Amino acid sequence: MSLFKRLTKSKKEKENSDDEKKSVAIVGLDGAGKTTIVKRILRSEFILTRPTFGVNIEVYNYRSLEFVVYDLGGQTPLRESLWEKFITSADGLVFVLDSADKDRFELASDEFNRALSYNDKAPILFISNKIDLENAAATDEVLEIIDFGELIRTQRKYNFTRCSALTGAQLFESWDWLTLELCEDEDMPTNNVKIQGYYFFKSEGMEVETTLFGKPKTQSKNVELFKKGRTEIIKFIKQMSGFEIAETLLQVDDKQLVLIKNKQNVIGLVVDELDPAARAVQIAKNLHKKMERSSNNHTAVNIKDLIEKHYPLDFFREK
Ligand SMILES: Nc1nc2c(ncn2[C@@H]2O[C@H](COP(=O)(O)OP(=O)(O)OP(=O)(O)O)[C@@H](O)[C@H]2O)c(=O)[nH]1
Ligand SMILES: [Mg+2]
Repeated sequence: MSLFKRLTKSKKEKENSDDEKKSVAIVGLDGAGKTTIVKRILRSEFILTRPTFGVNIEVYNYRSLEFVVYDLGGQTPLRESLWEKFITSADGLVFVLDSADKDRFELASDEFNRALSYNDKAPILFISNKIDLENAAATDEVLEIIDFGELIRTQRKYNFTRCSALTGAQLFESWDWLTLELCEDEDMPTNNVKIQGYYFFKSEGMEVETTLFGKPKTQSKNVELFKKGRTEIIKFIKQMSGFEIAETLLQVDDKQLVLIKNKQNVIGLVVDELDPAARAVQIAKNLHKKMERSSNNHTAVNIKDLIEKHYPLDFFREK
């Protein structure tokens, strides 16, 4: 998904466009990680945040839609003064819970219900954040306290996800869900991606392999892009060195680079900027599993062969 298209769209283009706008309100108690999530999704790296005193407004483009994200401060006076206005007019609603702040689950539940009472239509993305922390609550623990009854009764579109804004784990797929929900009537991207090449690194930073697909002409065009991609991967590996699992989605020129790190390896897939990134994330995760299995069995496999064999429709074949 091209969340990052907004980076390439000039101000002039924006002023002239009569694109439809969609608004997303992101709420939750103070310190839940709302601003970190928004910054991570829009800038695709981990940035230290300060408490939000009011509202941060961020804009990004996806296909022909312009999204305005209202990241609302979660401290008590702000919840009381600001939330209603922004939530009522939102097309999509994101509620963020600090899954390690168990003492405030009851309060979070009350505030979640209050948020729902201001808007009975918007699809809801519920994010149980900070799963990288040791004392993060499991799904069951969250569901025991947070009341989803209202969503189920009213058959509202919702998605529950556990993620970490710090490592990016699960974050991009869930945001993708919301964006696609809001694009419902738009031209949906196809379900397949075209993988134009991949990177394979050891998790401590050793480069194992970089492979470009396509005809020689396309490959030589992509060489520079792949060089930039490699720099981004090394930055990511350094930043995430303390974590066993980490994910990110980067924009490199007009391509998206999906990076998934597990305990042993880092796989980076390059797809087109308009391809559905959630699909690429899923493929990279499955490739990790297949690589792990083959290394447990001491059999040698090559990522290119795996992609060709298991994802023939996602393999970039130039005519
Ligand atoms: N370990 C960990 N820390 C996180 C994560 N997400 C956010 N944080 C940290 O939690 C703190 C609060 O994050 P913010 O994003 O500022 O929280 P907020 O929800 O915007 O808070 P308000 O603006 O006050 O409503 C910061 O120190 C973040 O670095 C996460 O997934 N894991
Ligand atoms: Mg904030």
